Order: sequence, then C-alpha cells, then structure tokens
Amino acid sequence: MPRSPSSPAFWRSPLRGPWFTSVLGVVLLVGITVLFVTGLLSYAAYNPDLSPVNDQTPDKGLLGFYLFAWPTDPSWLYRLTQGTHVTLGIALIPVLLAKLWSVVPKLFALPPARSLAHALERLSLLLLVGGGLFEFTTGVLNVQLDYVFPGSFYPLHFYGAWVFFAAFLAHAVLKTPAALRNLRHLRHEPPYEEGELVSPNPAEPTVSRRGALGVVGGGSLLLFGTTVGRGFDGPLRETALLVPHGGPEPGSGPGAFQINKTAAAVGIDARETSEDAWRLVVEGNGRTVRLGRAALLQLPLHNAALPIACVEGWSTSDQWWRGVRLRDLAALVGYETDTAPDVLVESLQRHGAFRRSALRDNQVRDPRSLLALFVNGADLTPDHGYPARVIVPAAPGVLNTKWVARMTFGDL
Ligand SMILES: Nc1nc2c(c(=O)[nH]1)N[C@H]1C(S)=C(S)[C@@H](COP(=O)(O)O)O[C@H]1N2
Ligand SMILES: [Mo]
Repeated sequence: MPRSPSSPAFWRSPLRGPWFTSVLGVVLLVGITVLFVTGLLSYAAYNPDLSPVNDQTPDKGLLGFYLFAWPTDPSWLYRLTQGTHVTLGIALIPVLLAKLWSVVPKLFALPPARSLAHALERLSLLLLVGGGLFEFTTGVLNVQLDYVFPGSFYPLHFYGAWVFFAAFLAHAVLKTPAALRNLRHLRHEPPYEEGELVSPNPAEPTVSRRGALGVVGGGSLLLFGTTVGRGFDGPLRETALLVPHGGPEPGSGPGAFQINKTAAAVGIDARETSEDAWRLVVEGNGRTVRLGRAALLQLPLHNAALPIACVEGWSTSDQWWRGVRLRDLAALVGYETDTAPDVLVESLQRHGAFRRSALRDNQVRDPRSLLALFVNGADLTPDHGYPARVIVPAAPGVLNTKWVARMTFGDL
C-alpha cells in the first residue's frame, strides 16, 4: 500500500466519489448562502453606520455598501434571522466536515500546480477551506463561549465572511453545473463510479454511501434538535443542551426569562439605582431634562409585547413591557413625534461591552419602542435593567440597553 498521501491509492475509502461530494456540495450551496445573507442582515441590524457607537468594524468601507435602516416590523424579525443564522450554522457543521473529508485527497495531490489556472484554483481553495473553517470556528466560539474575542469578534467574522464568500462564489460557479449533473446521472452505489476522488484501490465498504449520508444528516439533525430550543422560553429552552442557555438561570416570577449579563456581573450597585440616587438625563436641542423614576411614572405609560433576540442566537418569546415611549422622551427636549431623531443611549454601567448604543430615528419613532420601567406586570428586576431599559421591536438584543442613565437625541 502506498505510504504517501499524494498517491491516489493511499486513499482507500470506497465512499469517496463525485456523487457523495456533490450531494454534500449542493446542501452547502444552499445552506452557506442562507448563512451569508442572514449574517449580512445581522450586521445591518446593528446600525453600524451610526458611527462610531455601534460599529466595531473599522474601515468597513465598500463592504458596508448595502447597509439600510433596519425595520421595526415584524417585531420578531431579528429573532428569526439570527436564530436561523446560528441554528443553521451549528447544524451544518457535520456537512462541512464530511465535505472536507470527501475531497481531502485533492489537498495532497502533486504536482501542487500544473498550470497558472490550476495554481489559481488551488489558491482559491485555500481561501475557501481556510475561510470556511475560520467562519464556523469564530461563530461557534462566539455563541458557545460568550465572547472569547471581546469587541473583536465582529470585524473578524465580518471580514472573514467576505473572504470566505468570495471564494465560495467562485467555487460554486465552477462546480455547481457538474455537481447537478453528477446527482442526475451517477450511480451512487457499487460498482464504483469513475473519476476524480474515486479510490483506485478501494477497501471493502462497511457502510453504503447512502448510509454515510444518513450518518451526516443524523448528526445535523441532532445538533439542530439540541440547539433550536434556545429560541423559546420554558421547557423548550431546556432542550437546548449543546449551547449555554445564554447566561445565568433566570429563576421564577415576572423576570423569569433569559438574562445576558446580570447587574452584579457588570458592577451595577443597588445604591446607584435607588429612587433617591438614580436620575435619567435626557438631552437634545441644547436642552437637558433630569427625571427620577417617580417623574417618569407621571408621563404617559404604554405597553408593548416584544421579544429579546441576542446575536448569539437565543431569544425569548414576547414579554409584556410597560414604560415611556422613546418618542415622548424626545418630545421632552422639543422634538415633534414625526421628526424625532436618532438617539445615543448610555448605561450606568462603566466598563465592558454594550454599555451604550445608538438607535435610528425609525426606531425612536415607533410607538412600541419604550424606555421600559416594568416587565410582565412588575418592576423590572435588577438583572433586566432596573430602573429603566430600552426595548425596541425587531432590534438585536444588544441595542436594548439596560440600566439607562442618559439619552442624547440628535442626528448621529
Ligand atoms: N448596560 C447593558 N445593557 C445590555 C447588555 C449589557 O451587557 N449591558 N447586554 C445586551 C445584550 S447583548 C442583550 S442580548 C440584552 C439582554 O437583555 P436581558 O438580559 O434582559 O435578556 O441586553 C442588552 N443590554
Ligand atoms: Mo446579546
């Protein structure tokens, strides 16, 4: 048996062949396209062009060409797009690994380049494989380990996505026609097909090609089934075994829904949130208004049923929020409802990520966008942002700033 992996006979699995690779390739063609689109949507949903507050991606330049005002309808929009991004990304891992396994002999093929065109193709494969592994790894680390790259996950995952997708697109254009032909015309079981990837010296099969695909698909289903629950509350969330439930257990009572960072974790002290100490500062138009919680309660209060949906892919179902409309706060410093501008929201929190965020005028004007004082019929709990937190329909969780201390209205 040849020792060198550069010899085709070294690779003996009878599973390898154009049919097996083509099935996996077509699944990834659809799946990765959905990942790319939902990923770009997630980036747009951050309002990264309200610089420099939300944007953590320096010099995005041309790559930000497509940014648009993220809508506030339907209120579950980000819950859906980001839940899809994360759940699908996790479920595709077995498919990606099987696809790489199925073509691994090519990695060792000699000579490394037969022609300039061949050299370029191999270079693009380097970006494709490297980019794919990089995107899946950074994505999993982010949802699994709670920000191993503080602040720098966004630029890494964002630039990586463009490199990966450019190589992916080139690869798809070159290979999809053949893959579709293979699926239509090739036999998938022995006697073995011919062509690239087929071992000239196959070992005895221990599983059929269909059986092997079944194992890959079963792995994907298992990951899907143990991930998808994080988009729901109650017992369904308990089925999300493989991913952290996104923070500490929320306990029971009106505040019993997912918590990202607790008050203690970010150093919010009960003394600074007490009735006596806490004041909300509202600024804009050169005016400044200060209100304690009692004064806020004198303003018209409204209800909105809205979810929280985190970039990590977890979300809650609708919670009942009650508080002051953001546009009514803009009115305090002299803005009419239909001319209310963007707002910069700052938290009491002094350190760490997410202590401030910018909202766009369409979000400020939506009547469901609140500075919430209550949730599910009770005062906000300390961990959900007492004395006041922002809640905006369809916005990523990170824009729903907790423990709000200051709001500055004006075009950003
Ligand atoms: N001040 C402050 N606000 C914050 C955060 C934070 O760490 N600090 N986390 C944000 C993120 S990433 C999410 S997903 C939501 C979670 O809100 P919850 O903990 O009430 O579910 O709060 C957002 N608001
Ligand atoms: Mo989040």
